[in-house]
Amino acid sequence: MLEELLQLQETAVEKILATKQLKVLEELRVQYLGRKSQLRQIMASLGELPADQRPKIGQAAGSTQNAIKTAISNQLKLIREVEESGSHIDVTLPGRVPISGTSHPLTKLSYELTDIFRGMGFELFDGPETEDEYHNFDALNTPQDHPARDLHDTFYLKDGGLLRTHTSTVQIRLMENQPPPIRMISLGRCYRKETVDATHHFAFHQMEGLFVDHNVSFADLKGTIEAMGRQLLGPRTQVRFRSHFFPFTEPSVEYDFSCSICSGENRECRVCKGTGWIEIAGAGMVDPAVFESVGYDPETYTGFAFGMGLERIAMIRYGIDDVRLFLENDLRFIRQFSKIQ
Ligand code: 2U9
Repeated sequence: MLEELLQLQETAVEKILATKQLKVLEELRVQYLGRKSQLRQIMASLGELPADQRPKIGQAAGSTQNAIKTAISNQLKLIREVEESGSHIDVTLPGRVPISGTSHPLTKLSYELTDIFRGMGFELFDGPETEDEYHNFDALNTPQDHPARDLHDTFYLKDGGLLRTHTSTVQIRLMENQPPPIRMISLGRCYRKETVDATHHFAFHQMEGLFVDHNVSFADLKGTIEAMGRQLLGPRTQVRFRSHFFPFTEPSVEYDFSCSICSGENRECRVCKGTGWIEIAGAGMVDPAVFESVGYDPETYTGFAFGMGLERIAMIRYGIDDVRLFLENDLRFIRQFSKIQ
């Protein structure tokens, strides 16, 4: 019986000191001191014990009862103090830094590029990622036998549609519904059948632009690309045009920006490999055949167009060497950009 009383006292006090809520404390008081409690039954059964054991068990039952009562009143005082002090948090403890989200680096870059072109009066337009062959190829002077059209380059859908391979489709849809002047940019995800590796992915992001009006010249194109380069990579950024070919522009160029990392002074430059130039993408004067496909008179209107891959620019800017990082949602990668405006 003494052992039982000691065990009872130990368990009761332990539970009482562990509780932080008044309600639970009251439940424990009833459980251990209440009429139906084990202790009360022992006390009630004292009369049945042999006379020589009664004083000792009686005295032990009394001190168990006091120990439990004392523990309850101490815990009551403590819980009240904590409640009155309103916060049982140690206010000297450093606060938990709320985990704030951040924009994906490609989103940050697309916001920045959009602001740059809005600053030059370009308006952002969107369009569907699933397209048809006409808007993705035919209207862009890309003939049936053009390699870009064949199966291993383009994701064709069962309904005969396809996943757009560039955002040029948005420009075509706009020109079908709006006469010149046109000053627009489009940006978004595009798809090409690429073997995924550190520099290629089947899903990638582009920004393209189109400017159509009377007497739009190649100089307007160069001026626009230069203005973008300076705002994107710094005021001393130079632009270099190299002749190229696209089915939807004539003449066509690829354009490079002067290396913002080494300004051509570092032979081992990780970005320009010491050439001093960073290849960005392409541009050109809109091919008259494209205007014909949307009903614009190529004798009245001229225009320039340009494109750029967002992953490429982000990799140059943030020193990222693997394009797969952009789409793998690894928070360790993404969180690095929380501090970047
Ligand atoms: C219309 C007329 C012309 C859009 C253009 C490029 C050059 C270009 C690249 C961006 C990244 C391809 O994936 S990429 O490497 N694009 O270099 N895009 S001219 O020309 C157009 C578009 C629409 C109606």
